Amino acid sequence: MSKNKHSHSHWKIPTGLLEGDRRVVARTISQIEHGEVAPGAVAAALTARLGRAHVLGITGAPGAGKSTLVHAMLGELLARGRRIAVVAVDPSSPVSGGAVLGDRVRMGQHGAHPDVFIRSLATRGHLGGLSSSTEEIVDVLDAAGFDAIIIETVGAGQSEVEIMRVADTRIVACPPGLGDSVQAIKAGILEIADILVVTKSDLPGADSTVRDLKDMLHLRAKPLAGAWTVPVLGTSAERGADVAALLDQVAAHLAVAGRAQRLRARPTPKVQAAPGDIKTRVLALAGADPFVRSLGITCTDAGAGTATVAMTVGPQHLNFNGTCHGGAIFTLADTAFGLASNSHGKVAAGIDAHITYQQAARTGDQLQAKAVEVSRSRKLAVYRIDVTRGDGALISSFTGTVYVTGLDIKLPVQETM
Ligand SMILES: Nc1nc2c(ncn2[C@@H]2O[C@H](COP(=O)(O)OP(=O)(O)OP(=O)(O)O)[C@@H](O)[C@H]2O)c(=O)[nH]1
Ligand SMILES: [Mg+2]
Repeated sequence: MSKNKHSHSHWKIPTGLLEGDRRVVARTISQIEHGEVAPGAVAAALTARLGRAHVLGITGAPGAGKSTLVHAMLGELLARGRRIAVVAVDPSSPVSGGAVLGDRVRMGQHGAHPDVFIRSLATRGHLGGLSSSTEEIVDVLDAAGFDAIIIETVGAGQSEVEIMRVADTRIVACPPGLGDSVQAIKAGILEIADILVVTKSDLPGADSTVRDLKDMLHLRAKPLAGAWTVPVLGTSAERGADVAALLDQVAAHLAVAGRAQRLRARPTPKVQAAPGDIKTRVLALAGADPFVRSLGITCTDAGAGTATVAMTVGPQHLNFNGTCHGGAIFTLADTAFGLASNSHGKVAAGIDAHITYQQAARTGDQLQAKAVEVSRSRKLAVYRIDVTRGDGALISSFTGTVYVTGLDIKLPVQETM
């Protein structure tokens, strides 16, 4: 499977990673970077923990002003209370060279902040594997609880386009003077842009570059492009208002496109009987449920008779009134119910469920459903589930009853183990 015979195909989530311990995060990324873990093993182990981060990609020609922009975004995101990870990838450089050093210098001010994690990736000539290892590193950062993960990648070529596929929102940076941007446009980078930014807009020619890019987008506009129109924004490192406007567009794009796009096409792990402690087992069950995964529901905690799951309300969860669909809230509660009632190792089949809705949930709300066991006999068990919002407000209450069968649960096992 792996070219590296020293790589570990069995990988266990290291202690501290899910809590965001920076040293553990850094060590895990190094293992991936150095090929010490078989491809897929990290993603497989983390399956049930993924999908909470918003992944941003920033690309553009060398010197376009990407790192300066990322630095400015970091300041604004920190002010909004976010935890952010930055991954700088330079596919054109075989070793971490000047660009990466420049990134460190330019982002250094925020790099020391406890809520910021910055990492540069050297490519070591493995161009083909770069996007897949970047993707695994993004998984690690997602599981480690970063709210936003920014991937900065330089140059103009197929490798950037590949790397940018990992992102939910893709920003293409073009400095003033369309001549500089032609290379990027040729390489197809413009086509992947969700947001176009004309950097260094304090320099002459910025306004005409904005106009040229708008014209170009207009010419390329697909009639059925969907709900999102690619905006063209000017930003200057000196003007904070530009960065706030950019982040507003980023949030607007997230509301249309949703997060965790990289996970949508991933296959569901195979299922077979396996041992393990309760929490590991329940997490594996959550990760092996295609319906739950498709809604971006993650399991955050579990024990005997209890399970907690989380979901951030996104565009795929809305009803025609623009609030979170009752069915999505039911599913969130039902997921906690299903996991808690199956946590003892015997298959539990739902026979009754009842839900009440206290108040509406909206895009961006971070919902949590926690199931607790109210009673359990040899044949029947009853669970109560509260669905709450990030600020503690009660959204919904759910009660459910299961029939406990005598069958042992088949547990998901990752193919790579
Ligand atoms: N005038 C002006 N200069 C800027 C602005 N933003 C960046 N620069 C300058 O442009 C140069 C390149 O900026 P970087 O942010 O390193 O660009 P980059 O795209 O990250 O570069 P690489 O990672 O090397 O590809 C630096 O000298 C910056 O000082 C801006 O808003 N206005
Ligand atoms: Mg840079």
